[in-house]
Amino acid sequence: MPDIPDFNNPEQNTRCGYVAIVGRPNVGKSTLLNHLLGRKLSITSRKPQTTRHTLLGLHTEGNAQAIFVDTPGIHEPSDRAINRYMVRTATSVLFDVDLVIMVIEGQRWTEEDEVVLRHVRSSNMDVYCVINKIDLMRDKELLLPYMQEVSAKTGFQEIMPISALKDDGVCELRNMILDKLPRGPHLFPADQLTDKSERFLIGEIIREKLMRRLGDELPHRQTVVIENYKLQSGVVHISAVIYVEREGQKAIVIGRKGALLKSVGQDARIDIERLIEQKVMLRLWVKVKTGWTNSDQTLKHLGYD
Ligand SMILES: Nc1nc2c(ncn2[C@@H]2O[C@H](COP(=O)(O)OP(=O)(O)OP(=O)(O)O)[C@@H](O)[C@H]2O)c(=O)[nH]1
Ligand SMILES: [Mg+2]
Repeated sequence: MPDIPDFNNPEQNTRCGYVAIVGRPNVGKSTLLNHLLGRKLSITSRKPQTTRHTLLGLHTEGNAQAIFVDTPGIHEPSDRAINRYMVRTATSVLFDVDLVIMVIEGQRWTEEDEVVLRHVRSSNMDVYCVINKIDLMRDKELLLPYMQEVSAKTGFQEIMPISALKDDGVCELRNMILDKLPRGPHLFPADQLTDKSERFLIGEIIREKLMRRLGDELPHRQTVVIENYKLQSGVVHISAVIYVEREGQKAIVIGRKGALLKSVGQDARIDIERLIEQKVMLRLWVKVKTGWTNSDQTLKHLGYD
């Protein structure tokens, strides 16, 4: 792009840029992405480390196109291969975008926020800091001192308090981002919503329903692979395999008389039908793949590449 924009060139009247949404696990990054887009795209749960892959969410409005990048929560590197994959995935995004949104929580600056801050600083990108979940702050008078504390800690010029879940401040944030995008041609068609395939999104929906139904220890030990997807007599038949690490985990995922798996299937089918706007027949299988979370090679086979 030339240094001096040529405003007679229609391509130069458009704006387009990549906007990374980063932060420690569970601060509400995926919830924010969904509310910035005005539709559910990324999966969310009350358990940390829900998002495992980056996902683009595209928002085209007038002459501006924001390419939001949802990322896995950044945390201290652990010895488990899947955690290393997630942190690597999230931090590598920082060097490939035009703007970074660092999400933190109201009144709770943690060690993990420090870790994120270190990565964000090393990228030298423009950063907007978003303080999320302000609806949970009982004493709103504490917000201003907290913003001052964050500003002193981070040196960030732009700090915005919002509640992604309640859609409070999201519209203002979106407008600020759209105004800040660099000039350039749009990179995606205006009606495209994401870079991900339907298969990927369906696998994620199933994983979300599992995470929401499972207890606290198991969510990180399961992954979903779509094995079959075919249209037959107006119904989309989908078979998916849920991989776990041990026989005991398999029994938990199936539940008493298959009850847990059945409710996961029912919850997932409703969301999948909404996504693909077709009737769906969903079959779920549970298989054991020992140690899949700690093998780089198996992770690759399962789509963590
Ligand atoms: N009260 C409240 N809860 C929120 C808000 N934003 C997100 N949450 C909740 O916080 C939890 C985590 O949200 P996610 O969007 O999955 O968080 P995340 O940062 O994407 O998490 P990871 O993908 O695990 O890193 C969910 O239970 C959300 O409903 C908010 O503004 N207010
Ligand atoms: Mg997430």
